Amino acid sequence: MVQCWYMDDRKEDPQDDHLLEEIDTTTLCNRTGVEVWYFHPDQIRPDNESPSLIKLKKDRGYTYEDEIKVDPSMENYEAKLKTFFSEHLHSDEEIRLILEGSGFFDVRDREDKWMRIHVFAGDLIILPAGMYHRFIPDKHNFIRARRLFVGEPIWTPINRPDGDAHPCREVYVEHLHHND
Ligand code: KMT
Ligand code: NI
Repeated sequence: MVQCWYMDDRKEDPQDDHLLEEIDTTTLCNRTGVEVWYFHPDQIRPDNESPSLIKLKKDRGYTYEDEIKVDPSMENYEAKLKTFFSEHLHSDEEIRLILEGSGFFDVRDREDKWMRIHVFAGDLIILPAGMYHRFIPDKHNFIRARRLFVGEPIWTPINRPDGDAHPCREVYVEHLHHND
């Protein structure tokens, strides 16, 4: 199950927790639009998916899936980490179902403060299109996740501040303020 908190401002060792203040997932969703689900790890295997996961994929049109593993054996590991940890957004949702291991997704709240989401096996996280975020492994340096997408995937990260000018950014900001 995910754990979330506001991060402290320390610049050293980004793989530390950087825990400032814990928050619940309802607050996380209200302040960022991030949605999270939890499935028992036995119920995410392709041959034994829970009916609620199958329904979620159907309802949201997630027709594409593949797998990503992030650990030091990855080709160009350091360069990949740098890309993952550069603040960016995407034109589409970023959907990850964690299969094994753990890691941190950091997301900007509506006041531009960093919230850290610690994900573990069984967690499914949906980052909205147009929201600035970044990813970093935790101290265990290992995570394996299923990536889902609506149709043909586009993984392109658009770094800050270039993302400010992307149409998805305006849609996202507008949508967040609708929840006020
Ligand atoms: C991404 O796009 O940031 C990733 O896929 C990170 C690894 S998935 C847990
Ligand atoms: Ni991303």
